[in-house]
Amino acid sequence: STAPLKVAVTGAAGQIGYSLLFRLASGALAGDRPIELRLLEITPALKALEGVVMELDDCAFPNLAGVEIGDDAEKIFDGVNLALLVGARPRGPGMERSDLLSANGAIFTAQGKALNKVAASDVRIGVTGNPANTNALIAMSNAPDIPQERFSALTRLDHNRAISQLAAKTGAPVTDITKMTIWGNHSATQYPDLFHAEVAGRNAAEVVGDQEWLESTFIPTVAKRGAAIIDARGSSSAASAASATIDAARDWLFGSAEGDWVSMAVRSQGEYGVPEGLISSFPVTTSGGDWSIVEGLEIDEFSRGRIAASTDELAEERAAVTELGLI
Ligand code: NAX
Repeated sequence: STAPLKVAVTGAAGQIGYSLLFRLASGALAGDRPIELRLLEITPALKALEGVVMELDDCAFPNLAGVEIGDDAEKIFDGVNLALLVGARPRGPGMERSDLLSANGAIFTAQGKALNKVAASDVRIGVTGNPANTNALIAMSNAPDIPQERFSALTRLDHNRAISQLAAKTGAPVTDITKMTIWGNHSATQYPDLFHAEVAGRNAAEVVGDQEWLESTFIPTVAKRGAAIIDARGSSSAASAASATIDAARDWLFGSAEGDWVSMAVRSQGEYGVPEGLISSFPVTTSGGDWSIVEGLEIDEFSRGRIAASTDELAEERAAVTELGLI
């Protein structure tokens, strides 16, 4: 189809936005298909966003069919096919966890309601803003007319980080690494799983052959990579987060690679013992705009414990936002 794909991005004047918009506009998501950008910001950030739009204009991207900006979610989300919810409230000094959940709850309840009202009937919604899984749960719960499988939270950055670490360890190119899985929450409790991953078709845990490295180096390096980037760069991951946001959306809309799978945080129906209704990361294949969880993987004792630790944390977050009346 040649109708422009309407893509909303929230938090568009932020750091991730500054990488994301230019890649969306240059074809990284939809190739030659024209794309229309709908950019949502809070009122004080609109002037900065106007500057970003000036730069988008100055790129003269051939497939950028239009850009609209604003601070009213119902206007910006009108008719969108894809909504990338990046903007969120960061944890400020002296802010308690419950303050953070309330501040983000206000954002994601309002955006869920607005999407429910005005998005296109085929809309897909990807949440990057943290706490991503629980923000997605809040938006989903406030959009009763949108099928629940249209919501997902981003664990693709963690997935890509895990691929990169495994490639470096084994000397294999990243293209040889398949069937990586991130389980659970996009947080330090996430579980990157090497027992089902493959290096050039061979089981990754066997290729590595070093449980000590897996437990004491690989898992914490992937899970704490965000903090390591902040230490080194002085600000949080932005270009890599934008790249992963596009990878996730592209595979969701246009399909994951044959013989491989990707990680997405999606609503659980109890698969692998993950409590029903949580937005938790799973191995998924995607096709025709739909995802399905890869079933039938054997999960050993070690992996079961790691998955449970992360999904327990998600259940606590759900209990907290339920308590706050957000879902
Ligand atoms: P920035 O603080 O640079 O940008 C966030 C932007 O969101 C700001 O411009 C702000 O004005 C806007 N915003 C706030 N409330 C809004 C609302 N109600 N509607 C629209 N816009 C709103 O943060 P940035 O570095 O871009 O990160 C954005 C989010 O991504 C953060 O929550 C961050 O924690 C999260 N991340 C998620 C990752 C993931 O893998 N899931 C990794 C990277 C990143 O840490």
